[in-house]
Amino acid sequence: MDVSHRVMGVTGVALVLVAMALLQGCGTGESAGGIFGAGLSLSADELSGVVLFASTRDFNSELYYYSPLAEDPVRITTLSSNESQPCFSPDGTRIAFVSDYDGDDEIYIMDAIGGGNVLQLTENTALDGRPRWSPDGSTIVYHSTVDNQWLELYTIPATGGEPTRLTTNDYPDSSPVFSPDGASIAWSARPVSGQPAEIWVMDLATRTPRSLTAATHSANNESALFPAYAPVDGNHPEDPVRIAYSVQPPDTNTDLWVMNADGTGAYRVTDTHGGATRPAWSADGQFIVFDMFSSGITTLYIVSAGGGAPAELLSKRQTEGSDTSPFFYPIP
Ligand SMILES: [Ca+2]
Ligand SMILES: [Ca+2]
Ligand SMILES: [Ca+2]
Repeated sequence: MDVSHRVMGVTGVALVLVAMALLQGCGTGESAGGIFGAGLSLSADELSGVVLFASTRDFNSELYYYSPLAEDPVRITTLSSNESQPCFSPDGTRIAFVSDYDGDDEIYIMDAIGGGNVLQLTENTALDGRPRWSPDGSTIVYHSTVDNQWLELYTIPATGGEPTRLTTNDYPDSSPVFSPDGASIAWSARPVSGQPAEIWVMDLATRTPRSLTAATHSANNESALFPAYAPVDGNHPEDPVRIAYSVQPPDTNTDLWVMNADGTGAYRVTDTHGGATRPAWSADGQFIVFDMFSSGITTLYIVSAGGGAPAELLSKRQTEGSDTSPFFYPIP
C-alpha cells in the first residue's frame, strides 16, 4: 500500500484534487499576495495532508507544496532569491522560512494561502536560519551568527520585535524546536570539535542544557541531529512525548531514530543507503517525512514512525535539483 495515500485520508484526496485544479489555473509571475508568493488561492481544508518543502528544481531555491495526488509539486515562491527551510505555523495559516532576498539569510513569515502579509523578522548581515514556531503561535525560535561566529539560539515574537538570545558559548547550536508544552527547547550542538553532536534540551525558565543522547549515541561516537517533536496525541495524552532525529555514525549511513523526550526508549526507524536527515511528523503522528542524500541527489521520503521501508515522496520527479526540509501541514 502506498503510504502517502494513507497520510492523506479519503476526505483529503477530494480536497486536494480541488486545490490542485485551482492552483494550476493560477499560474505564477508577479505576486498578487506578497513579494515572495505566487498569489495562490486555496482554502485551509485544501492544505490538509500537504507537505511544504524547499527545492532547487527550478534553479534557485523556492518553496513548494506537495500533494500525493498531483503530478508535480506546486511552486509557491517566485523570486530569484533563495527561499528555504520552511515550516507552517501551528494553526496552518502562516509559513516561516529563510530567504536571502536582502543579500543574506533572514527569517520571514508570510500567509500560507496567497503569500501575503510578509513580515521580515531578522535584519542583519549574519546568517539566520531554521525557524520553528512555539505551540501557541506567539514565538519563533531560530539559530543565528549575529552575535557569535558559532551559531547561537534565539527566540523572537512571531509578530516581530527584539530577539532574545538563549545560548552563549563557543560552539555551534543549531536547529532548535519548541517542546509540545512550549516550556522547553530541544536542539543540536557539538560542544567539543571532533566529538559527536548531541541533542540537548533546556527548560526556557532555567536555560540549563542537558544532553538526551550522551548515553545512547555519543558513547558509540554517533552524532545526533535535527530533533523534531511528535505531535501530542489528543486521544492518548498519557503517552510519552517523542522526538524524531538523525543519527550519524562515524563511518556508515545516517538514519532516523525516535526516542522519548527524556532520552529513553530510543529505536531506529530507517535503515537506508544514504543520509536521512531533517525529519518532520505528520499531523496524526503516524508518519515521518525526511530528506535523504543518495546517489548525488537529495530527495524526500516518507516512513512509518514505527519503522520500516521508506517510500519516495516525489517518485515522478524529472529534474535534478535537490528537494529538502519537508514539513507537514499541521492540522489532521
Ligand atoms: Ca527563489
Ligand atoms: Ca541575516
Ligand atoms: Ca553557540
